[in-house]
Amino acid sequence: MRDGEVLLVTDVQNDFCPGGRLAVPGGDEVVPVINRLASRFRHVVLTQDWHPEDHTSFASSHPGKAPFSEIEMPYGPQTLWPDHCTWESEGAAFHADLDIPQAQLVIRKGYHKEIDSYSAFFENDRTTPTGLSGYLRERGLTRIVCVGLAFDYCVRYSAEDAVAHGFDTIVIEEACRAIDLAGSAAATKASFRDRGIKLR
Ligand code: VGL
Ligand code: ZN
Repeated sequence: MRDGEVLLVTDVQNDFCPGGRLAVPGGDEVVPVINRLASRFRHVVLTQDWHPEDHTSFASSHPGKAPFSEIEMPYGPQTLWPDHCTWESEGAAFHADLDIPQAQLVIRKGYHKEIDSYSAFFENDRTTPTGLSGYLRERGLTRIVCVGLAFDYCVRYSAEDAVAHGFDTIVIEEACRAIDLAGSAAATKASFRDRGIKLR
């Protein structure tokens, strides 16, 4: 671990693991990888997807719309998801084997009913901040190592925001798994290359 380095662990929650409501293929496989990696970090931040039951990112909030279809929201296109990670549900809990006692902050996101939040830094309007950028800067943490679920949604948006806001940004591929809708995993890798996000 270098000085000023933080591990950002994205959404390692039951609903994103096999058996969960928005299961990412192989999602649980990242848990031992992340535990091992985290043991080498002094600074760790976790994110937790955290939605009210009637969240507008849920297909169930839009009669006639199917999960994984797309709609237009005031802030742009939004993929509709199966219900997942609802407040205080078992699905929203971290995977039971995630073992990072030194984690220092949990950023919850997606708690505003009308707007989704993939990134740990900004909601999906790309302007409402979560406060994470200020927190990291105030603590002198300038290099972010990104891991977790899902590679092509929340990890991707967080890494893109991190690099756009001047953080040195690395994504560890073996500690991520993708949902992979319509080529989104490949598009994520291309975007990382274009933006100078290091994929290790
Ligand atoms: C996520 C879709 C909806 C993620 C969260 O963690 O990547 N994806 N909510
Ligand atoms: Zn979500």
